[in-house]
Amino acid sequence: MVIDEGLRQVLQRANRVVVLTGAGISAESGVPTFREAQDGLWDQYDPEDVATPEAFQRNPRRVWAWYAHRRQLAQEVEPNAGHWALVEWSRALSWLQVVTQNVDGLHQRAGSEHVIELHGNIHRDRVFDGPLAAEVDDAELPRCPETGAVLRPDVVWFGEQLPEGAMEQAVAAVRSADLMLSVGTSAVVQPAASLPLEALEREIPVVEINAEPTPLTPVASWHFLGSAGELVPTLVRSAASG
Ligand code: BJW
Repeated sequence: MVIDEGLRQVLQRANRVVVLTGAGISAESGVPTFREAQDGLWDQYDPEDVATPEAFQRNPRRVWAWYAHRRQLAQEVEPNAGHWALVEWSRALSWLQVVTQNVDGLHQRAGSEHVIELHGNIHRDRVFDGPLAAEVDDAELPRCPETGAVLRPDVVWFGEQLPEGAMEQAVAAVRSADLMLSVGTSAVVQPAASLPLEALEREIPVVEINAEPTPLTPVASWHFLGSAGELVPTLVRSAASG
């Protein structure tokens, strides 16, 4: 990773940093990403079958089986050097806000205190507020112990709104930052993908770290192709030196 003089200065002067993260930051912990050609979840599963409210209406058992498996995996893995480097950096800065699309809770387990979860958290349940298809056998589905309502994972599926206030908080954080990082995201899912563009429109520099080029790459202020577990700690060390 070659950090030029311009970036070194931006890093050393930054006091308020927003970091948008995606599945790539958890990849080195052993959590699968979504859109990679091999091993990506969307290579093995059709999002229309597992990650929409309609999929749950049609076949809640299949959706639950998928999330139960991913929930267990997320419990078994550990945060990695990328997550930890952000915690270390947050201690050296006046303010560092993590905005994550990930549902695995690894930023919090690493020790990040300020985390906005745009797509919910796989470890929580909430009530499914739509009807199930008439032919669905709803016996043995997880239910609210108090009301008996059918539960679903507390994540954001395609076509659903983000948690109330999450995007507003994220936009406010971006607007008040003096530096933004985009780490391990394919930068295609909206509205999260609009956040680095919001920063750039306000002339807030954006550094992208990702294993492969994304739609953000050509417009980012600096981009680095490679692993988050290696490059995030290197960037943080460079910010601290000087
Ligand atoms: C590494 C690495 C390493 C690997 N180091 N890097 C057309 C245009 C625009 C928008 C739309 C459209 N059609 C539909 C939409 C809307 C849709 C959308 O954006 N779709 C696009 C795909 C086109 N968005 C929505 O539906 C959102 N809601 C919405 O818009 O609501 C509007 C509304 C208004 C009013 C009423 C109602 C609604 C909701 C989006 C929800 C996304 N949900 C998921 C599942 C969450 C739950 C779960 O986990 O199961 O969120 S989908 C999936 O994608 C997941 C992720 O958070 C999200 C983003 O993926 P991410 O994190 O970027 O992962 P990958 O795999 O894509 O990329 C990983 C990257 O890491 C890769 O590039 C690797 O190279 C890299 N990498 N190893 C560094 N070690």
